[in-house]
Amino acid sequence: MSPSIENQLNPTAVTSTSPTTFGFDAYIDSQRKRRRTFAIISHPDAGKTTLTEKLLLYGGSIEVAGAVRGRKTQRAATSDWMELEKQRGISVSSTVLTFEYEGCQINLLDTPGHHDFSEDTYRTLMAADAAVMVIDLAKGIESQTEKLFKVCALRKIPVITFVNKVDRPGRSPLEIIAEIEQKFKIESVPQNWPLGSGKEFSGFVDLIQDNVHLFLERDSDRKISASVQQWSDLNAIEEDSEDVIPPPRNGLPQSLSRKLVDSTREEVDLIRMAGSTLETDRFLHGEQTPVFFGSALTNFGVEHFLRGFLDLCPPPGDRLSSLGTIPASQPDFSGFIFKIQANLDPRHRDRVAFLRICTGKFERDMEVVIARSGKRLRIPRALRIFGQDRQTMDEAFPGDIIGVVCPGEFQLGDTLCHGSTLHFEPLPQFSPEFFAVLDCPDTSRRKQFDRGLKQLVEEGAIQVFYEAKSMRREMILAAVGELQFDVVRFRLESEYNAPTSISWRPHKLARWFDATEEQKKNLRLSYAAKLVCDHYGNDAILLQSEWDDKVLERENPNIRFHSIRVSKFQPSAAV
Ligand SMILES: Nc1nc2c(ncn2[C@@H]2O[C@H](COP(=O)(O)OP(=O)(O)OP(=O)(O)O)[C@@H](O)[C@H]2O)c(=O)[nH]1
Ligand SMILES: [Mg+2]
Repeated sequence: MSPSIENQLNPTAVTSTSPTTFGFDAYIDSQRKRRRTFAIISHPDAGKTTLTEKLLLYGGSIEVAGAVRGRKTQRAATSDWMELEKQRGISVSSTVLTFEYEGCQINLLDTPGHHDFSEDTYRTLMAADAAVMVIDLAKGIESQTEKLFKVCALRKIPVITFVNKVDRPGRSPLEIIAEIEQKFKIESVPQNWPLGSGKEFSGFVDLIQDNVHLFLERDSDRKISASVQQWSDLNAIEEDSEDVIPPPRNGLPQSLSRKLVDSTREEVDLIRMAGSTLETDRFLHGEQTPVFFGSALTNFGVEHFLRGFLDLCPPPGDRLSSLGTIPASQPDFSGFIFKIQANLDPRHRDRVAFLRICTGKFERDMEVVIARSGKRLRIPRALRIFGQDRQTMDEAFPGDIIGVVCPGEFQLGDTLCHGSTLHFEPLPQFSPEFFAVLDCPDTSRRKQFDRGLKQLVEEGAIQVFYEAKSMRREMILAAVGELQFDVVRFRLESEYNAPTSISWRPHKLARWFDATEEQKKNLRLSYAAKLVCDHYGNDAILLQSEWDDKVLERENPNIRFHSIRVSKFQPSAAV
């Protein structure tokens, strides 16, 4: 680990708390420093899952990476475990994968790129200390990447960029660098530079060491080796000639041409003239992004990226809580739930809450408090989740993501802690864009349908609203994207054996608000608006268009309406 990083605060931290408030545990601290917890984000299809798999390959966790869109006979990607993901070849849910590399424990969160599952991705980002943003060289920055980058910027988490698919013809790397700067208002600092792209892609220049890595083979499934050369070694390459038999050149690939070497050199000189160097502090505060080029599919540049990434990615740091900024290496355990998933493994019909440990040490059989309800609970075992697989773990440290078999007590965003009760920042809720009511036409499956739907709502797979003024508490389901409904219906049918019918509602957005009973009584609503409350009992209004939203604000000037619901810290029960 680079010593400069070791001394940096995590960017999610605000200011450090006086050392008298919290204790310090040297063992926990040494474990914390070994951890790197990050999420991979991008527009669909940029190659997140492929990159994830290749990182695992280098970490020694899997032998052969399975092609994501491979033929039926090939293994599906380790991280795309859900049946629907396998069928469609897309990720619909984020996945945790943990591996060791050069003394570090890496906790990697592979996220779905599809807009329809962005809620899951936003929540997953809350659990990450850094993000890897994957950009397709041919497509540049796409809309979903832009939205996700904004969430990272809001949280001020550091972003490392991986420009992928350099093995395919694409845009010029200089153009990509300029686009990142212009769209994200962030300084991009290339760490390597590709030697050609498409069929010509034959290596990269390490801009830090100022040497050239040439790929020796093009085997895509396994780790590939590269020979490291100095610039002067490339002088052996003669001017491109029409000679049928090229002259021998000291172990350099025959495909490498003088023209390519010269044009790359020119680009590298241009980059150096621009003169941007990475400053740890600016990177950690989201003002600079280091940029790596490579190809996840062919493994080119993946290991170099992994090493560079480990040097840059900060270990878990201090976190903001209702008790102020809390140091990760204090002895008392605390963490929060950012995801709940039922039937993670069809063999174990249970629910698993994914908990990000923020401070202290988790031990098997530990008694914790659910900060929201004040309820005490013994956790007999925690699971180390690896895609679909699970293993029991005896202890876990800051930065780790553990699976806790969920006895039905947990809600998304819950803080669990040992010692002083505290709350971490609540998870935000995003305005849905699709609303519908699901029904189970087969009355004999009604019980399974109700149970399945309840679990899926608690997992956060879908939002739910109840009509406020009606006696019949109709459950209006709501999602950011239509595909979320497909997933819920698919899972109700495959996991609960409860086929459903769907009837769409005309609403297109939700607005949350805080108001007194008096204000609520006097709300002026248009015919199309519907007063509801959400799963947590928060008041909201469903609307059919942006126009309705404008009318709502105009008619109720004393109330503030929100498209993202971010709850305030609740006062801590005990200090
Ligand atoms: N040529 C080439 N293809 C790649 C590369 N990386 C990924 N792909 C292909 O791009 C497609 C999408 O890759 P995924 O890894 O599933 O993309 P993703 O970002 O995880 O997609 P979502 O999870 O659906 O958001 C697959 O067909 C991959 O084989 C690369 O470096 N080069
Ligand atoms: Mg994926």
